Amino acid sequence: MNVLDTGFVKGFMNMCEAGFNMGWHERNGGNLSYRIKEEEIAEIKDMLSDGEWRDIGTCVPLLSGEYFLVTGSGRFFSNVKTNPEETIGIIKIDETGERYKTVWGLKGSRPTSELPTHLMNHEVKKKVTNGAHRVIYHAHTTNIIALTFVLPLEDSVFTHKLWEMATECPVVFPDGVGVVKWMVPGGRDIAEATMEKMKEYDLAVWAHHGMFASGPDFDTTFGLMHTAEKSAEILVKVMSVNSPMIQTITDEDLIKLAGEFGVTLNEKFIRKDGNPSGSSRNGD
Ligand code: 2HA
Ligand code: ZN
Repeated sequence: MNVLDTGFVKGFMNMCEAGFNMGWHERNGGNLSYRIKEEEIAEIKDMLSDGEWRDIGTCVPLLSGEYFLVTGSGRFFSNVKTNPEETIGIIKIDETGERYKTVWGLKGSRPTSELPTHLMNHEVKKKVTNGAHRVIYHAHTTNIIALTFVLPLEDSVFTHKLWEMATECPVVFPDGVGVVKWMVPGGRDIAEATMEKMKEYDLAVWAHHGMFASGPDFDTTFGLMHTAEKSAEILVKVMSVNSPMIQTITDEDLIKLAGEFGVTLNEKFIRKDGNPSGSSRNGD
């Protein structure tokens, strides 16, 4: 079977296009990776070639022998649809979890510069979801980035604000979101900090940079990114209209909502004093 005809490659490429259309992937911004299922790789075994082993820059032993579809370093999401073999590719992890080789695509390129973060997130998510999560997505989401300049960089603040700004949010991400302070991207340190957040959450904010999302499939992961970014956009608008917030979704409302939708909200983000969460001034 031709690699480009497989469902997972088509889904991956559609997600790249959808992200670009949202305005989250200026130039070569953002990256995407997918942990390929055994039966999916079996279908295209004949199409794979043998590349050179290279260092990942971190160690992911739980992913040894796994195959990933990834975006390329320096490649633009806008070009994935027309130039897939240059912009995306399949890599295999060696048995130590320290090296990878390219077995398809990525012509003239390498995997994303954020490969350490992607793989460390995959490793922790594979463990905590019993293999259910397969997609890791990094996007430069404008409104979340804007908020990282004006809100304290705390999990509790971002989670509560995003929950409060759109009724869908507590249902879509009941565990909350993590926040990673500004760090140099592309290396092991930021990968470790992000992986720590991903043990508990499916979303991690990177201050002044963007977000990482994890999920079982392309739609769910994209939807998670989209839902959080939309809530951030609402908060930016509320903070911009220069008019005090005179009503909101209270913590009592959040608890009722969770009951109705059968989700368990991470209780450390529910305010114990019973004060309505948004009773204060505009957006703070
Ligand atoms: O791929 O988004 O974080 C470019 C980036 C680095
Ligand atoms: Zn980035």
